[in-house]
Amino acid sequence: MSRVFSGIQPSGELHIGNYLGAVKNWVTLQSEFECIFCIVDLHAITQPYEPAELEARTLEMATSLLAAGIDPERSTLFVQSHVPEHAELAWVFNIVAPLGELERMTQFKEKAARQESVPAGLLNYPVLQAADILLYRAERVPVGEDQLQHLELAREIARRWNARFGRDFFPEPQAMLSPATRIMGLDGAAKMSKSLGNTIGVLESPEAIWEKLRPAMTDPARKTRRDPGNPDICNIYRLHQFFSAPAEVTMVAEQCRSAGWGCLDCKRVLADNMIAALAPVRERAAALAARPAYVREVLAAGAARARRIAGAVMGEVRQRMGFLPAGV
Ligand code: AQP
Repeated sequence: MSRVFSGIQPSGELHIGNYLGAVKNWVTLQSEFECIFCIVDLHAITQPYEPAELEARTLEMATSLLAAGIDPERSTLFVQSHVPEHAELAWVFNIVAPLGELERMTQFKEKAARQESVPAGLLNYPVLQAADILLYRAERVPVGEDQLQHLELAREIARRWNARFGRDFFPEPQAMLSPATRIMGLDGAAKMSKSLGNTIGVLESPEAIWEKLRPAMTDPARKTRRDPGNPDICNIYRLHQFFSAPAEVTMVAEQCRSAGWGCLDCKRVLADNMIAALAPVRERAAALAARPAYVREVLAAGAARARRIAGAVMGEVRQRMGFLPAGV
């Protein structure tokens, strides 16, 4: 069975962009692949964050992932900082990672522009990501479109390390895209992102979902209810494609083009479908939130499993790179 690796930052709540772009795909892949899923807290600290909140956010992300359908009997779910080899391999990869390409990464440029003082960790974020994947010699990586550039760099790092230290030791990991490659934020201006506050959380209450959808951006040409719209440029229509039945999606498009429905009518239908689709996840999350000890046990078992693989791979890396073995 070929191995799949993917990660998610505990930098905020699990939102429908993460869910549709990545996590829903992870759940399906569990039946076909050996899956390793990681809550990447070392990545999350590359952006401004509150130390007092990180622990709770990490536990909350684990709870959300389990509620979304990650099955610890079939997949390995763990926290990145519980396996120190991630940081060690990232350091090693720093010697083959091309600085020019790191500086050209879109995510680096966007996130750096939002910070007054740019930490080196933000620049090296994709190096750590390459280490995450290659530490498990994973061949496939289910991600959203925003991560394709980072994955290309991971392949470049694997090629450069292999060329210098060990032919074909690391596979070149391939992306697995879900149909929801890039979900836009509710403002319609940027991709939905935890750090931009333009999200709908997977665990949000029905009232909160409606309150967020109500003012969300639609086709700007629909200034009044009587103006016909173009569903192809409307973010709400795109969300319908993931939450509504095909016949309803067709009807939404027709009602938009003919101005039969106003945007609010269209949003109400979307809200109802979204609330219904996410209800089982919310219910499971509420049950799991009452059992934090169980969630910690899952993470501990996952970390133990991950460490076994990571330890063996890192041992081989150290040997190939010529480090003096520890001990006598
Ligand atoms: N808007 C999106 N549409 C589709 N997929 C998305 N992903 C994220 N946003 C969207 C995918 O979700 C997975 C986990 O993402 P992440 O937490 O590791 O990092 P990110 O891409 O940086 O996510 P955010 O929400 O934008 O977090 P912040 O704001 O903290 O940086 C990835 O597979 C990603 O592709």
